[in-house]
Amino acid sequence: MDWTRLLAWGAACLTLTAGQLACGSSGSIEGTGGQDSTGITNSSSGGGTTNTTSAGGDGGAQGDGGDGGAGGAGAVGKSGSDGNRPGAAGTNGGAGSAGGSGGTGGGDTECGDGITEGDELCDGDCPTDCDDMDACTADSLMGSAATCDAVCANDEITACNATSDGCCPAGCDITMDPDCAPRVLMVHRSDEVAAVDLQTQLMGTGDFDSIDIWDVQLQGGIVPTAMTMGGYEIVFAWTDGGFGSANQAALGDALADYFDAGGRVVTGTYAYCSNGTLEVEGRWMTGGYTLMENSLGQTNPTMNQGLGTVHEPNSPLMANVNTFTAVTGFRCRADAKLGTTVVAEWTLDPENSNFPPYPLVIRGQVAGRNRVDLNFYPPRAPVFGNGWSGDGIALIRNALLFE
Ligand SMILES: [Ca+2]
Ligand SMILES: [Ca+2]
Ligand SMILES: [Ca+2]
Repeated sequence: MDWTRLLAWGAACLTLTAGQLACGSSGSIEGTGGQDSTGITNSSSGGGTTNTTSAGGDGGAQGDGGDGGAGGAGAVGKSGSDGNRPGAAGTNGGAGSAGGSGGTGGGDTECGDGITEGDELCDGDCPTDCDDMDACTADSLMGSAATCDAVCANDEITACNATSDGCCPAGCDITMDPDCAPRVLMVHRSDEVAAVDLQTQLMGTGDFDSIDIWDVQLQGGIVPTAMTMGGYEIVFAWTDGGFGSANQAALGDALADYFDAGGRVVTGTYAYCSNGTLEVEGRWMTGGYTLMENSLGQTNPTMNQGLGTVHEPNSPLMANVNTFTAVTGFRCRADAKLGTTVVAEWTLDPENSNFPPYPLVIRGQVAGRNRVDLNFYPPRAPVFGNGWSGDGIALIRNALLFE
């Protein structure tokens, strides 16, 4: 008898309950997988309910030109149960699916893919129009969209140019470059303080290179000649005092000669009121330069009036003109000539109901060129007590620049 084996056999039999003498008869102690104490056979996998394999994790981040990222790990399955007792934990879920494909490698660039990369200056957003809306820069396009190297150059213009390009470079004036602001000569025989005020206000618009004043009274009763006027691009004439009988014709002839030579003339009240003492005479009146009919004289009602019907609200002559009133409203009682256009007119005169609404701004053509007359007295309130209030500077500025 091998006592060692016998003791082991006995120990194995002792683990069995009474009546179950199933000890190996052959002497072997290798038992088969038997029943547990409840008599229910367990599977080797733990007997839980079927585990659900978890979905794979998210794919890896897109690679930078390399392989796709590794798949994420599956989640741990839930514990199973057979209803009588907990089963063992399930196995892990399946492995995650492979990550997405990697991105394009960083080597070659492609013009036309809409991505500006490498040496490209643009791609999909290449400039085609280099106009920067600035007349004082020369705009050019270099390169091309087809080769992804298009680029704009906007070089500052610094040279005066006799051919108009819309730019007046620093240091130039209108004698060197036609794009520079015009020079104005104001001719009057009235209130010099009010004239200086107009000069200041008009210069404040920034649209004039210079404005000189010729006060006929301060000039000893002498009116400027056409040659003197030739030093200016625009002459603006008005008066509230007689130019003097000898000068009325001289001034009219000079204005006509100046206009014929290409000058621009704007007249205001009372430069063309035919009452025989104030107005310009000579060729200006007889040669068809003025846009008003010979007037019935002046009117200056004491009740406040102003801008009435505007017939051409979109005209540059009415730009920035919204209000215009005058306590006395000095003006000439005259109609616009046939063939001219009344851009805006006065309100009706409440003191003279038989008067028509006289023109305020009149435009027309003389010898094929545009002209404007302003039927109001230019000085403004309160510098001149009976002057206008509102946007009269804009009216004058617009008229002087109209061509
Ligand atoms: Ca590209
Ligand atoms: Ca430009
Ligand atoms: Ca220019």
